[in-house]
Amino acid sequence: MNFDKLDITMRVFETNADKCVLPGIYMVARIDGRSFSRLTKEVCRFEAPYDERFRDMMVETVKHLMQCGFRVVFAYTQSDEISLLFHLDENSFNRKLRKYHSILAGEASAMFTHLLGQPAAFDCRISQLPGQELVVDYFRWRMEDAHRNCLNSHCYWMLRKQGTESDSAAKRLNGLSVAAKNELLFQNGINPADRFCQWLCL
Ligand SMILES: Nc1nc2c(ncn2[C@@H]2O[C@H](COP(=O)(O)OP(=O)(O)OP(=O)(O)O)[C@@H](O)[C@H]2O)c(=O)[nH]1
Ligand SMILES: [Mg+2]
Repeated sequence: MNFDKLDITMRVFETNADKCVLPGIYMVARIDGRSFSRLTKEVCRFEAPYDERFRDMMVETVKHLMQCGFRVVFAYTQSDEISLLFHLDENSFNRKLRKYHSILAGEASAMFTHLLGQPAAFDCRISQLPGQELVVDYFRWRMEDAHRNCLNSHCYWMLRKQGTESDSAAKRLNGLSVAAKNELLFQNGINPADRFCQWLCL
């Protein structure tokens, strides 16, 4: 078989499962650190619950993703995840999903590894959202997730730093309302509004 024939024959196996996002559908990518629980706690021993150096590296990674060749119009990062909203007319690679998944995970992994000085990897998934309301709901969902996690982990680590054992700290927070957790932080001199969320817009 000559090369041209071999090329045509083999490409079918590579591209058979290719899917493209339909025109008129909003794409939002979520890029998430792989096994960052281990990376943040065991490998790098970052400050808990939130580490400024880690936050700054995530923000630099977001900036890189916003400038790596796609039409990103909005980005949001919390914890080890980054969400990117693409322009409705984004059309790179004919909107082929595997290209977005692989390139965004690769670009994030490369940038974060470069900043950290040791290997770190990200995965990537794309939500396909058929309307602006769902785009708003997507970001409300991630922000609410961030808010709940922040509140809980600030309370947990505040108790731990005051000498409470891990089991007792978890038990004390179990079943506490959001208002009660906020009050617990306020009583200990922490204003949750000062601590939460990173935003970047273009
Ligand atoms: N110490 C510390 N940990 C952080 C910080 N930001 C995020 N993390 C941790 O990063 C982890 C992110 O959670 P997940 O994405 O659910 O867990 P994961 O281990 O990355 O698992 P996979 O995403 O499924 O691979 C949690 O354990 C967080 O506590 C930080 O600023 N400091
Ligand atoms: Mg993760």
